[in-house]
Amino acid sequence: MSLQTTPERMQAADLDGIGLDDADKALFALRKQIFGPDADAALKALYGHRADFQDWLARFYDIAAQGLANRSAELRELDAKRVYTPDWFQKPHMLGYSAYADRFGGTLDGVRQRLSYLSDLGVTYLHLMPVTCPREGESDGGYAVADYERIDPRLGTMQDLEALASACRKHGISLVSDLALNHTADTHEWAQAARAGDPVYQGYYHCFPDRQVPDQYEQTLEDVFPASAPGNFTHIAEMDQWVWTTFYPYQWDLNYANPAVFGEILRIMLVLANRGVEVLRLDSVAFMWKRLGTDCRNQPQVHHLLRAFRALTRIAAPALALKAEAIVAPEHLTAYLGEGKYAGEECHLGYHNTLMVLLWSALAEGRAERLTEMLRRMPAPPANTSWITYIRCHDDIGWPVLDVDREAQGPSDHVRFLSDFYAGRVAGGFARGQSFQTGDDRAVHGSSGMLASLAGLEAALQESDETAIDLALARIRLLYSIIFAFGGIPLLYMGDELGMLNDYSYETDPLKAIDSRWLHRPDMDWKTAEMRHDSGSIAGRVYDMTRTLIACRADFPALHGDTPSRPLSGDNPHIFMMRRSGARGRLLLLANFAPNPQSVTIKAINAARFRFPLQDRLTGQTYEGSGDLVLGPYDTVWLEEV
Ligand code: OTU
Repeated sequence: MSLQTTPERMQAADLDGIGLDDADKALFALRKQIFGPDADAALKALYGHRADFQDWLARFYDIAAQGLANRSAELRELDAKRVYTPDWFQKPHMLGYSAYADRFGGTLDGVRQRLSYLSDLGVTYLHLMPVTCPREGESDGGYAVADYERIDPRLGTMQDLEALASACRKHGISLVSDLALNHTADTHEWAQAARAGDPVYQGYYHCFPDRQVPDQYEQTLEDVFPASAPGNFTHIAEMDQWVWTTFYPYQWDLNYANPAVFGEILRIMLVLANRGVEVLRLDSVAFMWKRLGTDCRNQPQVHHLLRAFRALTRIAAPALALKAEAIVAPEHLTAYLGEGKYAGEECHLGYHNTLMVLLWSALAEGRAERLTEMLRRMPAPPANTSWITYIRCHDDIGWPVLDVDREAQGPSDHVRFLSDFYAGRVAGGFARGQSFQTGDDRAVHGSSGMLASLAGLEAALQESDETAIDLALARIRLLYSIIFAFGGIPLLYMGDELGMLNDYSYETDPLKAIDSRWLHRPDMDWKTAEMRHDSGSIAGRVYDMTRTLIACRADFPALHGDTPSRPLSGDNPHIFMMRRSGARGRLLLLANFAPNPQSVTIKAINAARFRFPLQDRLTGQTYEGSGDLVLGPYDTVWLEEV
């Protein structure tokens, strides 16, 4: 067990014991002077009431100092680079790719051998789902971690991770590692010690002797996996206690009210950072603090925790960027990038799940009003932060964030419609997908499926319908054109660049069948990937379209993260209109969500403060302004004044 958990056994903040040389001591002192006040304030808000608070604080600084001491020359150079270019992740050439290491490359070494495929595509940011040691058997795709400091032996070793991170850097790619920090596997050594009755480790989790308190919590909690893992507590026979398990029963929520847990995770963050990981994807952060009478999501303490992690990792490893995976309602989302006094001082990056869900909603409706209106109500991200914009990921598309009436019993008609639409249950619909976690009629959770299948390509190919194929490709391009221009790092999901379709094989795998998200977690199709330059093949057409967008984006200064982006209410409800305008340039994006041609009036373009003639950056086509601007079915343009 790595961390002494009682204050009496803790060492004081004695940097001599840690082995910092004089230069590092000076560096540490300087950074502490700058970022220490942020760390202290956040930690005081969390643990300041404890008599042993000062001891814990000293311990946390020790952990940061140890992290600095362990930082290699290569990574210290990276630290310096990032400090000189703090907008590195906001640049328009940034492009993300996310994959399961095993499904993409077999092993970490296999992933390393595929890096040139990624650089060919233009990838600069590679997110691998958890590669640390998962529990045996079911592991929620690796999100039930048994050991954070060991790599899943099927994937390789810590040395392989280090080699991969370093090779990525040589390819201009930042390696992003997942960190499932809300919970551990039930087989993690802390959980095992807890099971064996050790009260210190029971204190790492939320353990209850009976159902009394859990039942009180349950009154205001929702289920994340209502069908496959109902309820939020699991009875553990060995210790005869109920343990908080928000996700699967084998994922035990960590108790961050215990400072020892904070210290452990801080140390683990720095271990990964010192192996060369450049970004940590902080999984399920919204759930990290519990308070009776609430839904136990987005609590103020979650933000204190994230700010404390940010400040302390900044002292030890300033190159490290933090990404919030907070799949929450729009009114809670921007806060993860820091707000008010702390704007920009929390996570560098955050998933824009609202945008993702709204894009699918607009596509199903053939209308853009909801997309425009909901986005217009959201605050802009702080200047030195960015969204992760994405259209698919390894999870479902979670519809409930669209329901603004949180008191309503059950999902709205619109959300039910979306769930049906993407499961292919609406007549005339184009999508092939499946619903996720819908056993209970009061809960519609989300939809699963690969981008191409949800956008109509699977159905069109089955029917060998050329027109339908064209429309499906146009839908993919439409969705991409928005996530590429919206602001933030666009994140592609493995296989979508080739138009890979749903993988139904999970249905017969007993470890996976209960969870439809496996529908869109296929093995990478390397055979098809080899044909990606064949523009006659479907994969080649999707790849080429994707590459064009990537190249146009990379070369377009107005798409730098510091250029404000603003959705506009135009005069055609089917067309999404968005302006980006700043010192680096301007863009007017138009995107037609309807399956038929739609027009935008000259008046609406002028109201957006754009003057003809205009040129589409994507195709080079110019518009003189002699009449309304007409967009074909699902067509999209990136207009500039010429
Ligand atoms: C995250 O997801 C991961 O991305 C999932 O793959 C894991 O199953 C889960 O955490 C547990 O580790 O709630 O805010 O609706 O969107 O579970 C984080 C499914 C989450 C996911 C949801 C999600």
